[in-house]
Amino acid sequence: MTNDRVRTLVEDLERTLVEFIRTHRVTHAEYRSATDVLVAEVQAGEGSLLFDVFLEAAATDTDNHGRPGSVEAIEGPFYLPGAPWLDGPPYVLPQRPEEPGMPLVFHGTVTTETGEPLAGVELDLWHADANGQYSQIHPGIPEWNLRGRFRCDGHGRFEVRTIAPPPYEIPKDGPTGRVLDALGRHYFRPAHLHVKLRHPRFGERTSQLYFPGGEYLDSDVANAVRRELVMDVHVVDDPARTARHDLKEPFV
Ligand code: MBD
Ligand code: FE
Repeated sequence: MTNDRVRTLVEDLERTLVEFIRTHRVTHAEYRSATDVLVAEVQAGEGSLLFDVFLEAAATDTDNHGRPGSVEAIEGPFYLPGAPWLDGPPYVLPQRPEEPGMPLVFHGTVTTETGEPLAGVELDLWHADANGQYSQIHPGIPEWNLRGRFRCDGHGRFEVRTIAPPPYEIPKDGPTGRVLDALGRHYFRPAHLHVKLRHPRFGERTSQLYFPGGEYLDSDVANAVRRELVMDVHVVDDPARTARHDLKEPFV
């Protein structure tokens, strides 16, 4: 970000918030409870959760607007860089010997906007376990459980075995939960797989994929569902499922 851009944004944010305080006649006590929420957010180790729930989707929409290729979606607060490279193919996300949850084969292709296969694109996947918990965020889960990286093949195809995550309930006992409580909102996101794609030709893309017919698709607390991101899911070996999704990325 250039200094000019920072100045434009910060000055307009300041103007917008000052006007907001005047319009609503926000009192000093109300102002202080707002700063207290932000401080509590950091102290509770919720990181960017509050911002990601309320605002991140709007920022990804800025990036999506007028851009070719697959739709991007929010990263959320639980991405960790440096996930292990998986051995394979066949690829299997790191999991416990008796990992609970319905088996899922996630597969698809990565192509350019015009359908040319893109070979060797890096996929970096992470998602919640069957209890709706993320490794290294929630306690008692092996370090890189359900997180891993691999590359699609020479034809742009990929396939990885994992388990299907359930709808995700964001931490509700901390400050973000208290804000949602005050608004009378629920704490749920629809079940989702997080994915980042990397390739020298287009850099890095971050998205999320959802399950058709899943709960909370229409009421995601983070408002991050985009219809293009709902996968094509079939029962294969009941209850195991395959989830197919093709990703298109522009050459830039
Ligand atoms: C998540 O997994 C997530 O994707 C978001 C947006 C917020 C909290 C947890
Ligand atoms: Fe998530």
